[in-house]
Amino acid sequence: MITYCIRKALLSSWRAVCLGTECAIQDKSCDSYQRCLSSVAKHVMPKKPKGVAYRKARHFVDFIEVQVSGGKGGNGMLSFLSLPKREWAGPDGGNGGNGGHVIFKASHSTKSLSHLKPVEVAPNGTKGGTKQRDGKNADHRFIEVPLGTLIKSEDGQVLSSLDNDGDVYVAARGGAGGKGNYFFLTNENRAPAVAELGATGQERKLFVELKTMAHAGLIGFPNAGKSSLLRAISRAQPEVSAYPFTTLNPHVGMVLYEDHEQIAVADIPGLIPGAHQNKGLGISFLRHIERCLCLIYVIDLSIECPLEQLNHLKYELDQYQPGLSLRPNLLIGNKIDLPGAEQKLEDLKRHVQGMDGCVETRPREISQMPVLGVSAKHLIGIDELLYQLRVMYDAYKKDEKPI
Ligand SMILES: Nc1nc2c(ncn2[C@@H]2O[C@H](COP(=O)(O)OP(=O)(O)O)[C@@H](O)[C@H]2O)c(=O)[nH]1
Ligand SMILES: *[C@@H]1O[C@H](CO)[C@@H](O)[C@H](O)[C@H]1NC(C)=O
Ligand SMILES: [Mg+2]
Repeated sequence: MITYCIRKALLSSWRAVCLGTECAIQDKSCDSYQRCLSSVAKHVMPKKPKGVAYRKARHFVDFIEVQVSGGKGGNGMLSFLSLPKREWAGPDGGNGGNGGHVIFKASHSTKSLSHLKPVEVAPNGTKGGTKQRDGKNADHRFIEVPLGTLIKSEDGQVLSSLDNDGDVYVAARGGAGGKGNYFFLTNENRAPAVAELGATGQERKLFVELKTMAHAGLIGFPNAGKSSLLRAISRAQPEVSAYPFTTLNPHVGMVLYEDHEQIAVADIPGLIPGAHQNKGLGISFLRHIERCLCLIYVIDLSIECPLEQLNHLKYELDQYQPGLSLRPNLLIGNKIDLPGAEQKLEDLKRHVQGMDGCVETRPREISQMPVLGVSAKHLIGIDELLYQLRVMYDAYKKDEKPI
């Protein structure tokens, strides 16, 4: 895992970056600084067009209802051959081609469902021709979806889970082509005057859903600066203000990296003390957290005791689902621009690294998470945050098995 070494080389204030139980700092394979430098892709800031146009940037979609219909089979042909010297040369109508299927296909390169349309139709087969020419089978309509996509029926039953690259699910079968009258030629019936119509394709309504909402979720109490932070690192546009609950839906922004990797980060609002008892926006929002692979704790450094806030957050998460707070995580102290924040961050770091803090309890599991001071408003420390995010993502994407 050479990806960690750059920090060792560049920063004197380096400390072990440990993710979960795995500790990367013991890595000896990283000898040359040059090699390390090229091993972690840098993020690229989204190019923001001027004006309001980019506000309409497509939303991240993690759930969509799709009406799928297979293509219709081509009709069989009813025709009799007539030659110059032989007027009744027999039946020669060809078969119709099959209609195409609608097929969902899991692909590593797709990250959202935003390209799916509410109605997805596969092409029709073409009809049979004269002279025993068969119609052409239609191409299938392949729809690429991210790994970890669930296909559910209208009544909520899971029909398929596309977890590996290349997994496919036939959502709607195309209709078979009809037989032309040549097909019905027998010794008993030398002049069949029948041909079949092509069958209609299967048609149904499906729910397509991503198991994982985002790779990383911003976890914090109202006003910590989650929305500001998401704005700073992506082109998502959650509302920012000094009131709680300005953001009522999770927003998901994409962080782009030089090597075209994209990391989806969600702004998850509505977490307050007591959320696990359905206070505030409650349980429905905790459910979103469950669907994030990694967590980014956002702590407000402007308050009296940030450490207490962190413990509260973890408590809420664990009350909802034991162990949820232990997902791989980063700890962000936001509003580092404010006076006194540096000191509080130091206290927080010291505590997390296992010295002391405002509160006696010191959960062992948090003692190893990276602690970063940033200012979402004044864009301080954002590069470092995105670097750490990528390190965490790289360490965990190998088991990108959605939850
Ligand atoms: N001074 C300062 N204020 C910030 C910073 N980040 C956010 N804020 C302010 O904190 C308030 C809450 O921010 P918001 O992003 O809406 O928090 P959220 O409720 O966690 O989404 C807003 O008034 C922001 O302007 C920061 O880095 N420094
Ligand atoms: C396929 O056939 C159906 C039924 O005949 C028709 O409504 C539809 O427009 C056809 N689709 C295409 C792509 O030609
Ligand atoms: Mg918000």
